[in-house]
Amino acid sequence: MMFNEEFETLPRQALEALQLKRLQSMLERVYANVPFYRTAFDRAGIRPDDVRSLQDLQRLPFTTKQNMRDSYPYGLFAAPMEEIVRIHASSGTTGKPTVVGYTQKDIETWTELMARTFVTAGAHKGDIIHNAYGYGLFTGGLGAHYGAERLGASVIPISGGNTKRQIMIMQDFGSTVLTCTPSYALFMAEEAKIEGVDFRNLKLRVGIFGAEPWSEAMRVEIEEKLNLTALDIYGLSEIMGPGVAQECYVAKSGLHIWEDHFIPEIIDPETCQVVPEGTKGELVITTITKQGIPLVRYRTRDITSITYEPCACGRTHARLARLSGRSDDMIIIRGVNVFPSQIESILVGIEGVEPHYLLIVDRQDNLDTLEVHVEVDERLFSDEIKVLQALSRSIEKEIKDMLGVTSRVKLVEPKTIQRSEGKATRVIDKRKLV
Ligand code: DLL
Repeated sequence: MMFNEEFETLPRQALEALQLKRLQSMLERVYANVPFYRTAFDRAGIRPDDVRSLQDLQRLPFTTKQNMRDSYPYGLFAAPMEEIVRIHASSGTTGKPTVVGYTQKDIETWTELMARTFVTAGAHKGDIIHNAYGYGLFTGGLGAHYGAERLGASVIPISGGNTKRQIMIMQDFGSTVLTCTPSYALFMAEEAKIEGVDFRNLKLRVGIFGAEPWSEAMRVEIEEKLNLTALDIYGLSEIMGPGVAQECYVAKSGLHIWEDHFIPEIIDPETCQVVPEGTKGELVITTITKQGIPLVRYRTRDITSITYEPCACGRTHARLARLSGRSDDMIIIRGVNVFPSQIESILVGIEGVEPHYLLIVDRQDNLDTLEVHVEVDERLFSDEIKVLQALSRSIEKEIKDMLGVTSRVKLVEPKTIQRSEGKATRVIDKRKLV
């Protein structure tokens, strides 16, 4: 079953012809409407009408998250604000989030692609979709919601949190499809066990899990504990939100990236050159239909490989391998994207604290935990325990307020965090996700 068979099975030649046409028109649009792109293209000595083949894409400059931050909040928008009907932002960066805007047509496209994504995962009109992705500035909740409605399924907009209630509702409402992060799915399984609820008595059939890295081992565990088929969904707010790529239930082998709207490239993050098919590298995406904030060669920082081999499901769109890490130091803690530098900038603003720190990320009872080890200066360290405790609490509060993540701060003696001669190790991730 497909949602839009014509487009999902376009022969490669037709698909590429469509991509080129859409790419050219998008380039004209950003060159005319976004000063950032005009300057960047001029600097690279290329004009939109120089792009005559998909190969020419490689002559265009990259766009980075930093470029988005520098043009905060609306600098990269290509449509006037009157046409923007929705604004989302990346999670965890309350300081300066990455802001994206959608026109009515963008919402239409996203909705269609999410509906397509659901069908690719084996969901259909009769399903009851339990949507536990967070609603709000995060794209997960609303993105999946609109797609589920377009499909004609019954959507339960439960959002995240209140796990006991989630389980009761899944049971009573007869949910058949679950959408949430893979770690939350496992947490639900634990809670259900405590509540004496057996997933074998529930109607769940499919789980569509993403928004954070996970592994094949986790898939096996989730499928066993929740008694469903667990599939991988990929997306990022900069490009659209959930539904950029989806694993099909037929082959369960790689995530189809919707090439009629996005052009993927895999580059070597060091040399920035495109690598051959099947080689691991950083995923770069060009959006070719977006109006609100089209992005040219956006460096996602996500590591994967791509294959154009035909798929058993009949879709012609290329497949990405499971996303297996990042080429920067971003970590995802309970669905919140965090850069060590954000924690650092909080620490440097605090009296008595040294900018020597270590983040220890772990997973306990299926919940991510973040421990922040930070050195305090001599003077403070000899202070009363009460003073130190108060300081820890206030740093924890600051991190929670600024980044939205709960942490445990441990103050350590001066010069006890290992110094390095090269790149400092700021993060120890014990979760073994890939
Ligand atoms: O996480 C959008 C989303 C919502 C995707 C619901 C899937 C389901 P952001 O908050 O902008 O958007 O975070 C995007 O999350 O660059 C990856 O590093 C990571 N990520 C998303 N999906 C996966 C996945 C949403 N399936 C960032 N596997 C991305 C591994 C993923 N990492």
